[in-house]
Amino acid sequence: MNKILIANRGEIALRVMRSCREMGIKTVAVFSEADRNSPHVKYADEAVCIGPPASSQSYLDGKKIIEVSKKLGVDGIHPGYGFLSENANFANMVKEAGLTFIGPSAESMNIMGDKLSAKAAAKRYNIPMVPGTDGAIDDIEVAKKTAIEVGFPILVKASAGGGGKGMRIVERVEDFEEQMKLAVSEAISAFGNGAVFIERYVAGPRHIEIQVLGDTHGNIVYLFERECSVQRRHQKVIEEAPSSVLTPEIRKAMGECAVNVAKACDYIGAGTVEFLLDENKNFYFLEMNTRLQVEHPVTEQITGLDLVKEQINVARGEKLSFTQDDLKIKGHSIEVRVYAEDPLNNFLPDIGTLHTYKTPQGLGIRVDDGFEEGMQIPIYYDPMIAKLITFGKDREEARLRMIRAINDYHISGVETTLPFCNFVMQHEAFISGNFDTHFVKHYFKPDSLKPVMTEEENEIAAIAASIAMADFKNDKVVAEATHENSSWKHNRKSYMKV
Ligand code: MV4
Repeated sequence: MNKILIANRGEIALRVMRSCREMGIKTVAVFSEADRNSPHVKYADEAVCIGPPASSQSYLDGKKIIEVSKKLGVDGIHPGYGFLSENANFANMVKEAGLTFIGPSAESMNIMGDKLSAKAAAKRYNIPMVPGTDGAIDDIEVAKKTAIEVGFPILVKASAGGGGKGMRIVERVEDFEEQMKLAVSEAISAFGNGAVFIERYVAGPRHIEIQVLGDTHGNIVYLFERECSVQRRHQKVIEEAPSSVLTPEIRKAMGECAVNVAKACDYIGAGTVEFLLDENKNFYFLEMNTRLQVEHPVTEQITGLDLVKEQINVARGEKLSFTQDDLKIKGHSIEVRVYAEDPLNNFLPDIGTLHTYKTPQGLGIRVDDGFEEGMQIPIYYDPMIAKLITFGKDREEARLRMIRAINDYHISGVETTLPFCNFVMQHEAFISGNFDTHFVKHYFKPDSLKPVMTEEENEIAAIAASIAMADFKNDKVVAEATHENSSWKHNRKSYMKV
């Protein structure tokens, strides 16, 4: 493989190109009119504008992307995440054009893209799943019986949904029929597929996912887990590896299940198997994501592997160069997602210009971003500015390093989720590791971001006030503490508990 086209933008396009460059592979960027000055365009060996800003006319235009690939003599296409990455039709078109899709087969994507067929495939390997219906509900009375058997509350899920889309909680049997019908009509309008199924509702679960990697010779390994429970409305905010709750035994059991799920769809390349973990540490298979995920860097940090290199090696038919026994977890890694969203205003996207943009530096810090100072954040795409990743010898070192890195990250011009991430890093539940998918709902209020004064600071403030008062009484001119000369500025801005 001599030339790869990256069918994506932003940080992930850059991240893929870096690995290509290390491998001596030429890169082609595609870009929309909104991304003409983006770093991923400048970094690539060649770059082609493929259309207007709207994704449907650029990054989602598979035909155009294949056309460009053929014209420029591209061998393989890397889809990144989002956009065309899980589109089986696109994977097929790429193959039919005689090019290599750097990812799994269209067949694997089709099986895992539909939750019911994913569960059916996993069932052949005895993978633990949440009790519920096996197939789509066609008889409402039969379904109601199953719901009563598994016990309320239950969840109605759309088979074509995923990532939290098309889910509905039903608390009481009396509501079952009505909620069912609503779920079906929602699924038809959202996905054009009304198939729904039910599962027992697991109340306070952790979301743990396993990274897998398969080659074309039948070898599949697991690259351990990522803990992704800190999320807001199904949008992950903080991820880490390893999880602080898995024992080596559970880790091995989950890893082997994940490998079997991958086997169940003849998986090739990098994929992620999602599980729920309940309070008693029982785990249940949820779904499989057939792409490289946003949070893959934490896995790279703890395994020492470059997942994009592995994807490319596998795509060109090479055998995995290691076995399961060669893999060890080394250290701990945390990722926070830096979004141009205002945590004080219900996380509303806050697009604008990055007037100041200075990234943190130093040992154990990695920033995967796709912007430069002075750039506009376009309104057309996901508002993620960057992923900030830290690595340490253990969880506490990674956590303290993250707080330091957040405080060394200087962004002005747009509001970001950095203060929110700092809040999480310093929250007792996060520090203890004892939290579930309801973390944000349970603990976060916009007031949580108000600067915290320590007892010592309060005392200093009181002393300063009394000195000022005494000076005032003595008619002295009191130097004014301004925003510019205040030595507290840094602490106030960084929301640090010192
Ligand atoms: C569940 C669940 C509880 N019980 N299934 C949400 C994303 C999708 N992959 C499945 N999801 C869930 N499925 C049962 N039977 C709770 C969730 C869930 C969740 C899962 C992972 C991460 C965050 C979540 C937030 C709310 C609900």
